[in-house]
Amino acid sequence: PKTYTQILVEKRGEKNNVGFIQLNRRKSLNALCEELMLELSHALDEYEKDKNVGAIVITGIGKAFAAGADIKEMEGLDFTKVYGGDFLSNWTHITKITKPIIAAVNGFALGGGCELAMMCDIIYAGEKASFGQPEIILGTIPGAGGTQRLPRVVGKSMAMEMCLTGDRVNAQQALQAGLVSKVLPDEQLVDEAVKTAEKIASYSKVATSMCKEAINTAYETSSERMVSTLKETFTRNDRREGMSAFVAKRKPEFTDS
Ligand code: CO8
Repeated sequence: PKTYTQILVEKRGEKNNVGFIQLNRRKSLNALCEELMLELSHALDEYEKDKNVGAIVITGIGKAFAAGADIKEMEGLDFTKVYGGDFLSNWTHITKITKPIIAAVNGFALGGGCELAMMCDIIYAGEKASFGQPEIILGTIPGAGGTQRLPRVVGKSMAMEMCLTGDRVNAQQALQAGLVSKVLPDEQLVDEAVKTAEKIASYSKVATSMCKEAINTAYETSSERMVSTLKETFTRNDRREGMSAFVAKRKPEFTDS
């Protein structure tokens, strides 16, 4: 078996039929660096192939589910690199997994972290969970579902407000908006997610995959435009300024260019 450095994986549930993945970059609040996304894709593929696994749970270590894409990794990128390279290529892999996936959001789910949760099929929130799309503060825009999946789930006004202000919503607000289906005490979050995953795993895998596909047919639409607009923000000075300011821990000075 492959050894991972950015995630922890183990099978859970009485019948060992739940694939469990914990994002494990505590110091950077589980920022989704390239390597983490590669490992996540790999682990998901392994669970997809594993005949005993019927559902998957993803959670984060520490106080974050994931605080977004890794800003330190993106800071130096320019348009040529994000357009020509394989930037974002791992990001939608999770949507190709046919087994049901539950996100157990234990803390910050921001930017790409919120989008990762939304790529899962069910979201449970711990009481300390918060959700946000703060890309605008960095001079860029959500590029992995924040402008597509979020409005479809929470409605246009709330999605616009979250994406245009960068403000976070808490677990209760997320529940009210339909972004999550349950809010649980923090210490019960993962166990409850695993229990639900066990229940799903007890059914026919053919039926659960078809059910997931049927619901997603209504929910997923083409995301090509969204990704290319995100990439376009990398042609602008303000995107570089926003990310440099975050890394230098200072306020950004945008020049609207
Ligand atoms: N990337 C890299 N490092 C991060 C990130 C991140 N997204 N978030 C936090 N960190 C690091 C901090 O730099 C800090 O590192 P260090 O200890 O070396 O200074 C450490 O994690 C702890 O963070 P803080 O000290 O800031 O912790 P606080 O509790 O004070 O604040 C916050 C927590 C509010 C979550 C704060 O860290 C924050 O605002 N983080 C940034 C959130 C953000 O802007 N996320 C969006 C990123 S952009 C994005 O996701 C675009 C997705 C596009 C699709 C995918 C493209 C690849």
